Amino acid sequence: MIDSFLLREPYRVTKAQIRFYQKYRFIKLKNVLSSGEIGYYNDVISASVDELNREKRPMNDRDTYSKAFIQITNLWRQDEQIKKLVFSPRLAQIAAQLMEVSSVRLYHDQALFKEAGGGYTPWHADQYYWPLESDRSITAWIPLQETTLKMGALEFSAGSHELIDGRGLPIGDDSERMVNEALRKGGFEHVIEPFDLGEVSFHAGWTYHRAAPNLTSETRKVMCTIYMEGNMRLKNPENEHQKLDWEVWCPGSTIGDVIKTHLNPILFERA
Ligand SMILES: O=C(O)CCC(=O)C(=O)O
Repeated sequence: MIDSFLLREPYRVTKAQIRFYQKYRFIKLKNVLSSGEIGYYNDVISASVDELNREKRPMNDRDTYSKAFIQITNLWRQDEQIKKLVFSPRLAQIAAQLMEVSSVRLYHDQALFKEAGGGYTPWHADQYYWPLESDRSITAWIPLQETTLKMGALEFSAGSHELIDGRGLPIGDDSERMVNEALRKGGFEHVIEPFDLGEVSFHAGWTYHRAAPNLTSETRKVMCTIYMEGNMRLKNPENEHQKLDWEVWCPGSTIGDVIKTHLNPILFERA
């Protein structure tokens, strides 16, 4: 049962927070969701992930990517309650305000569950995987519990969207090593902080981020919604991942045109 309905109300994003996001291309915002909402969505999303997860291999038999998390995508299509979270104007408006755009669309959602004993998430930038023309994309990373450093809280490299080296690397041991070195040489600040209950982070498509292994006995449960500016156009895919993303997340869209398939509804538009 939800004890309060923060999702129904707008969140006040300050000018200073927008400036921070524009400069560093990530931000952590407190009290975005109430403890009741978190508890509720923890139950609903966990049930969906349990039902849909096909990863049964022991940790030792998996590669680095599969050790990092169980990934279940577009849960909004599975469950009406999850759709309310993914489509919530509160979160979409934050995304639009931080990116300084007048509207945002859904790119897709995903649950990322780092199991007890799960491995690290290597340094990477998400937009390597996305056939999106502009850099106006953003992920809301929504922890479904208080998230300590030992569970693998998301870490950011502040301002690293400016680093071009490493943009061609998929998630893996090479990206962890090579991006880490490039970020260190570039002098970017590495931000490692736990997440309070109800705290949500937002990071841009080209911002480098990673997470430590989950050293606890509890699964680190996170839901993500990925937004793009309302006028985002499809670019000619630059790798196989981008081709696949085109087929899966915006099927039928045309290169050079605004992406507006049935899977990419507008979730917020400034009046
Ligand atoms: O949750 C994680 O460990 C990684 C999250 C991530 O890479 C993302 O949300 O883009």
